[in-house]
Amino acid sequence: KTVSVIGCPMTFGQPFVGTDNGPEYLRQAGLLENLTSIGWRVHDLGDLDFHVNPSEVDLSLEKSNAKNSQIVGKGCEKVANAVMDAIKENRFPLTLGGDHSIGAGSLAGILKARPNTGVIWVDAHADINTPEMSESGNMHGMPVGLLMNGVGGDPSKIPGFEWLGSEDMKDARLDSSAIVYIGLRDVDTKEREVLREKGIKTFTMFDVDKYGIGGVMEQTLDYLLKDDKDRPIHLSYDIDAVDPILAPATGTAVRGGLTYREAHYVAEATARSGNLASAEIVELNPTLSNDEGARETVELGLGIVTSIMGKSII
Ligand code: DIR
Ligand code: MN
Ligand code: MN
Ligand code: MN
Repeated sequence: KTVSVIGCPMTFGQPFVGTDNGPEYLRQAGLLENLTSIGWRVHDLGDLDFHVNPSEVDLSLEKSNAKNSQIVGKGCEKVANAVMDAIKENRFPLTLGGDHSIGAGSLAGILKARPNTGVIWVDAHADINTPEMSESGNMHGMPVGLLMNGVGGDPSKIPGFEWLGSEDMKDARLDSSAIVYIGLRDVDTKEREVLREKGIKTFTMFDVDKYGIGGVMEQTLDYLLKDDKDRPIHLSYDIDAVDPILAPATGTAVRGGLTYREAHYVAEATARSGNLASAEIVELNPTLSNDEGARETVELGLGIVTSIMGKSII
């Protein structure tokens, strides 16, 4: 088994510099060695180049409520292509953010390659905004909303995202029944309306308290696998799902998150299902904390990724 490690140093989906250092910090902390030690052959793609030539960016198009959409959109196209290439080569795509806007790229690539994928979105936030709905205009709050059927307009109309309208990619969309959220505790008013109207499966922090993390994961996997025991699962893990006491180095920290064990349990239970087929970890920003906080956040992120990729305790 081979993993393609896809570094996605994106920072334009949110206002802070530093998220682009996530992949580098995870590598420095020993990610590749960890993967090798648990039995993976590692194919490291390095970091994708999200630099956009100024002549390609028509700034007159940047007045929409999707901030930096051309840089984010063109970057997402590269992420989608890298993910599709990995799957074609029979490799497990592991994307390292970067902010969560890259999730639109990885999701599109995964849904194109494996349309029946079920998604587990671990996050304090729902990321289901569209440019029309968003209060902030930050695209890291939009990856799910852009790709979900029946939410917002045609995403290929957003400057930078034209590629989503190509003959190849126009069906790479997510059904509202194909995603489960875990860890929610900061959801915008309009996002809440979408979650309710579409009947999207959510486990908020209230539900984590109520059912325990074991119950949450059991229900999550039952829900996604009820009609197809072999369904591929994509896990998108925003480090801000974890309590900021443990993971302070992230852009939009919200108190009351997952504990250390809950954070790992989500990863371990998903790995043990045997259905996990792709994963990403995002929103580590080592510059947004003191050195100690940055080190702890990166260590935690590394531990979570290693669990996602199948490290077992015994
Ligand atoms: C908020 C925050 N819902 C927004 N989203 C974040 O800007 O759309 N996502 N922080 O990770
Ligand atoms: Mn997120
Ligand atoms: Mn988040
Ligand atoms: Mn949409």
